[in-house]
Amino acid sequence: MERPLFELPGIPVRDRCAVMGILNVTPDSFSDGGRWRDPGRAVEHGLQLAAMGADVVDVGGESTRPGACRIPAEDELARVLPVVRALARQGVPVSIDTMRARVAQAAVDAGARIVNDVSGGLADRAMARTVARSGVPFVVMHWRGQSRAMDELADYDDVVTEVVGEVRCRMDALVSAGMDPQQIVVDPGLGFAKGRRDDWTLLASLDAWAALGRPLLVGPSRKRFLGELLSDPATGEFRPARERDAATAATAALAAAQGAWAVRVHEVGAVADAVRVEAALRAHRRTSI
Ligand code: PMM
Repeated sequence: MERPLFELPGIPVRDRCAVMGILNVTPDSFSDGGRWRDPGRAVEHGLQLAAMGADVVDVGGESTRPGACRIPAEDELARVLPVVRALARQGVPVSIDTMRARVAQAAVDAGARIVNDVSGGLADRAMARTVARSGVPFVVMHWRGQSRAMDELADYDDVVTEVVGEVRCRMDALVSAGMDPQQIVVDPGLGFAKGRRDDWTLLASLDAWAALGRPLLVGPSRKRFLGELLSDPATGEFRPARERDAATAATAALAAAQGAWAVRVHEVGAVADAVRVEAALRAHRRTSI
């Protein structure tokens, strides 16, 4: 599939799929909870992600794993702001993973260049106007409800059509609230109100997102559908989250081949290589026989 070149303010244009490195400054994220809780270690890890090839580092202070409960805004701010500020000062392009307008605004003031909202602006009514005013790119992920109960919302007749359609509705609402369509990045929200079959079906049909005309971010990293695929054949136990990185890299290359603008991953090194392989292959494809 041809790769359209999208220009997003503050983000370098690449002829390959971009890599967004995950930096969860949380005690309880599903695969790296607690590891980067100390701000000094978090900043060090963010710099490592950039050195390994992350084009953007996505800083999050609130876990969205299935079943997770919300935390107070003050706690979220205290977790993310020192890390965003320190990374931005050192020239790392940072995105802020938050559902709160207040956190998004404070992070942008501290140097964040992208707002990544897993709720696509649904969790906080002030988000659309806040991001519209700031002018930074905004990730509109497909979302049907808070993590606490999202698994119960995974009910689809035609998951691809419904998920793309629901994101299109969000885009329309955001534009009505004042957002420039050029700010919008879309994301299918793998694992969010999705059954495992839904995740696979969405991943197999990423070309459907081209109809929205906006850059596509995909977040497969270490998610349940990969754990299930790689289950222990003897016990049926899911492969542990930290042992899903090779499968994540394969998934990233396949998403890139379907035109994804960026992939959001924990283990950046292998994925940075994988998206370069995909780009090289595309560059060498024969255009006529
Ligand atoms: N997944 C998680 C968190 N934030 N943001 C976007 N845009 N897309 C995702 O798929 C996504 C996200 C959950 O994964 P994590 O807990 O490992 O960060």
